[in-house]
Amino acid sequence: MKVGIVGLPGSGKTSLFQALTRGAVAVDTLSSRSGRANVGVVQVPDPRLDYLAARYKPKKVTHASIEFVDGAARVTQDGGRARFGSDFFSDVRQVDALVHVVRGFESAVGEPATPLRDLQLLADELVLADLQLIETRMQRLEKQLHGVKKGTVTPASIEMGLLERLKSALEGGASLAGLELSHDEDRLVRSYDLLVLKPLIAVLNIPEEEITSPSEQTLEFREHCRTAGIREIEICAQVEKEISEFSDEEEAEFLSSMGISEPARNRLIRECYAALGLISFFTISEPEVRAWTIRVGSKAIDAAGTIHSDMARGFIRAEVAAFADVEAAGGWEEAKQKGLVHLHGKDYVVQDGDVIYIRFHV
Ligand SMILES: Nc1nc2c(ncn2[C@@H]2O[C@H](COP(=O)(O)OP(=O)(O)OP(=O)(O)O)[C@@H](O)[C@H]2O)c(=O)[nH]1
Ligand SMILES: [Mg+2]
Repeated sequence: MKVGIVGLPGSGKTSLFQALTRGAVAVDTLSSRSGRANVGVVQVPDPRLDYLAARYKPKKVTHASIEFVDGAARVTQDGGRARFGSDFFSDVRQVDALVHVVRGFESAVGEPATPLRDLQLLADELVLADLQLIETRMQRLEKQLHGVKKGTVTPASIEMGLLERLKSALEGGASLAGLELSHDEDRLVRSYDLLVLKPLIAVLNIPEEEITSPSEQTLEFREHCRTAGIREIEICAQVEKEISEFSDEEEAEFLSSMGISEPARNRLIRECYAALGLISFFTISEPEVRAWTIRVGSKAIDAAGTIHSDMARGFIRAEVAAFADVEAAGGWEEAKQKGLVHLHGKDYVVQDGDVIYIRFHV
C-alpha cells in the first residue's frame, strides 16, 4: 500500500518524508517516471506487537508496514500560482491514499501561512480532474446511446444516470459519500477510480513554537477539518525530522523531557494505516512474532492466506484471542487456560488486534 505525500511547493513534504522514513530506504520510483520520486518503507508502530515481542523474545519481530512516496505528484510554481500538471494526476492515481502537507509556518520568503486556502486549492484540483474524467465517459456513452429510443433502459442509460448524479454532486461541492448507490452503481463508481474518493489525511505543518500551544489559525484549520470530515494531524515536520535522526534511546529521552509519549510521526503512520482500511492481526511462534496486514472485514480464511497459501488451502480452524485478553492473561497459553482462545471457522471476521493460530493440514 502506497501513501503519496502531496502539497504545494515548500510545504515540508520532503522534511516529513525524511521524518517518516528516518532517513532510511529512499529508493525506487513510481512506475511511470524515473529519478524523481522516492519511496520509503515505514514500519507501523504498534505497542501490542511490542508487548508480544517482550513477552516471547522471538528471534525476529516483524511489523506491519506501508510505503510513503515523496517527489511524485509534483505541484509546480508558476509566477506565484500553483500549477497541477497532468503528471500530478497520473501520479496521484497510482497511490492508495494521500497525505496532503499544508504549510502552517511563514515561508522562507516571508509569505504568511494560508492553510485553509491551500487545503482547498488541492481539493478543488482533484474535483476538477474527476469532473473531466466523468465528462469524457459521458461523451463516450452519448455516442453509444445515439439512436436508442428515449426512455429505453440499457446498461449505458443506467450508467449515464449515475454519471449525471456524480457530476452534479461534485459541481455542487457535495461529498460523494452522501450519495445512495445501489450495489452495481457502487461497483461502477469504484471502477472509475475517482481521486476524490482516495483516502486523504491533511497534515498541517506547524511552526515549532506551536507544538505546545496552537494558534488561532491552527485551531480554525482543525475545526474546519473536523466539520468537513477530513482526517487531520498537526505536525512540525522540521522538529519531527530532527527527532527521527536520534537513536531510539535519545529519542525516548527527548520525548519524555517534553512530556510527549511518542513522536507525532507514529500517530500519522497509524492514521494512514486506518485511512487505508487496514487492520493488523498477530501470530506468535518461536522464531517470529509478527503483525500481518489485512483489510477491514477480512475473514479467517483470508488471514490464513495472507500467512501462506497452504494455510488457506488446508484450513481447518482458526484459534483466536483478542490481544487485550492475551495481555490480561499474560500470554497465549495462559489465555487458553482461561478459556479466552476461541475456535472459529473460515468465515469468522477478523478483528483488529486478534492473535491467531491457524490449524490446517497440508
Ligand atoms: N519553519 C519551518 N520550516 C520548515 C518546516 N518544515 C519544513 N520547513 C522548511 O521549508 C523548506 C521546504 O521544506 P521541504 O521539506 O523541502 O518542502 P517540500 O514540500 O519538500 O518542498 P518541494 O519539494 O520543493 O516542493 C525547507 O527550507 C525546510 O527547512 C517547519 O515545520 N517549520
Ligand atoms: Mg521536496
